[in-house]
Amino acid sequence: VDLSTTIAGVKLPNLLLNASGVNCRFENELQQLVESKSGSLITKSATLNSREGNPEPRYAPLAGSIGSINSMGLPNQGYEYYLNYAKNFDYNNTAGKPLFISLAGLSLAENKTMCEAFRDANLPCVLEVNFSCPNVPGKPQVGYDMEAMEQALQVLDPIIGRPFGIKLPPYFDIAHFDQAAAIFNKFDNVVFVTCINSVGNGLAIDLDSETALIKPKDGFGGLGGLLVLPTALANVNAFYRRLKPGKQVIGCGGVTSGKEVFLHILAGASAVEIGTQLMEEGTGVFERVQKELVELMTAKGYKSVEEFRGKVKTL
Ligand code: RRO
Repeated sequence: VDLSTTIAGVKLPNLLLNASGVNCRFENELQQLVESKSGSLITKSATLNSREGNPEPRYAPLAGSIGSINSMGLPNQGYEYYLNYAKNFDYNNTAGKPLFISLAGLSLAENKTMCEAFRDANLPCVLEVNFSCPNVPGKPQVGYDMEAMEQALQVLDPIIGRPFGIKLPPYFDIAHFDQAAAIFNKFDNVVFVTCINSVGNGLAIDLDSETALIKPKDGFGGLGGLLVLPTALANVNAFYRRLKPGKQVIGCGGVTSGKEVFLHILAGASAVEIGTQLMEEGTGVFERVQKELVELMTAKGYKSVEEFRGKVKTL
């Protein structure tokens, strides 16, 4: 069974990787991903300057293993740390894993500076520009402002000057799928979108203590895990149906086992990121999920993901 895939012209030995934000802020965490059975790895979204992020507790799993809530607030080491990591990365590593770099500037000017620095370094890593952080007070998500998103791409696309991707928030209206896809279809270098970032600004409350689970923003935070799976699948499929040929979708959201990876591929995903489950289980998740996916494909008689990618049936 072949689980390999190609994203932005770069080959991944298997289609699984971490969701940006999980286990990827520090070099030792990134090294764990290198040593895991993931097919690739992506760094924590970077800003121009390093950030401590919001006060703790800022991540909590939800009761019943239905998902998680977070308001991390973009804790990261600053883009130069990840640029340096990318410069020293062994692109010929034995596992053949490519490196993705996530950028989440707090302004267009920040994104511009970071993209210029990565362009000048001319490295074989792939950029995923995050337009969907829900957790920085006073900074609305660019992905929910269609005009701002198009303006940002008009500036960043020519700077990056080669294939890259965008991390999107979940959309909940067909008109928004149409508008967002029409924008991405104008930019030839935008070759993938990653759907979805966390479902922004949920509120999880503990019944016994009658208290919010996380401290920042009066307990409001982004939701991930199994409870967002149908929203993630809808966004993957909506963009799979709308994007021009040559553009791909990376699925993210609700993956706990090989079963949900299979569903993401059926919806149209070319690669699949794991967030909450990686946070809860650690990097062993990649070996387990891969094994489950291979077993499921074998039982169904599929030998490669191309045989069923995007082939979800409708009634
Ligand atoms: O750091 C965060 O709070 C965070 C980010 Br940048 C993001 O894109 N998505 C998320 O759920 N949390």
